[in-house]
Amino acid sequence: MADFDQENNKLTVKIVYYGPGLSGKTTNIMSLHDLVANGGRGDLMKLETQGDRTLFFDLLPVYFQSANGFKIKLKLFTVPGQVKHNATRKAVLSRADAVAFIADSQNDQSMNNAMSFENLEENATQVGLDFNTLPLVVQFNKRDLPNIIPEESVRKRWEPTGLPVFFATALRGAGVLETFTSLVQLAYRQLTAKYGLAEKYGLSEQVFIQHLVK
Ligand SMILES: Nc1nc2c(ncn2[C@@H]2O[C@H](COP(=O)(O)OP(=O)(O)OP(=O)(O)O)[C@@H](O)[C@H]2O)c(=O)[nH]1
Ligand SMILES: [Mg+2]
Repeated sequence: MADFDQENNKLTVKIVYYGPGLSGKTTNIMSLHDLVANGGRGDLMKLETQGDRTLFFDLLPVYFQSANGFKIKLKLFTVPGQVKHNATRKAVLSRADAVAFIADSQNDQSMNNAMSFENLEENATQVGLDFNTLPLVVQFNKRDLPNIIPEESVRKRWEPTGLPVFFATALRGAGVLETFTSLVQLAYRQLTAKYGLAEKYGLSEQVFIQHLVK
């Protein structure tokens, strides 16, 4: 749940990058580190890694201030995708305002993607998030590789969920900002319905998004 400090006009939003091991969650926020800004961003914190693998989580803070002094901080987390780190995954997911599900496009990863998505639903429910209203977008990463699921098949498979689907090559920063922007947009809509960001604070969706992109 977003932390809204009304006295100081400060809103903190938690965004979580979820998905199977090696799908590119850490790579997504590494790319975002270079792509977002204007208002500012902090350093990318990688907590405990072993080679490539996230053992605990990564955190990238992104913040901006609107013209009328309203402060927004987005905390971007990645979970460790490896199956064995489920307890940590659940802890990181807790109180999330929005989730980007990063899938690996390679054909042989379909099962891992499906299992991880089920795991997301299960953990979300366990930490008290409403999976049906949770702002959620899906990204199929690693489009640069051979032996990937065709876009058409991905779209057909995900269409019934109604979730926005993006295709990315996070290693080169492609599709990363689109995924993030769409997620922030969904998060904004839910938060403004709850807190009246637009009416009470003059913080429109356009301003919110615009501050994030270079
Ligand atoms: N070819 C290719 N490789 C990628 C892409 N994105 C990430 N990778 C590579 O995939 C590997 C895993 O990426 P990470 O971002 O560490 O994956 P992760 O999802 O954070 O993995 P865990 O921390 O174990 O959950 C790294 O070697 C990345 O360089 C991509 O778009 N294309
Ligand atoms: Mg990682």
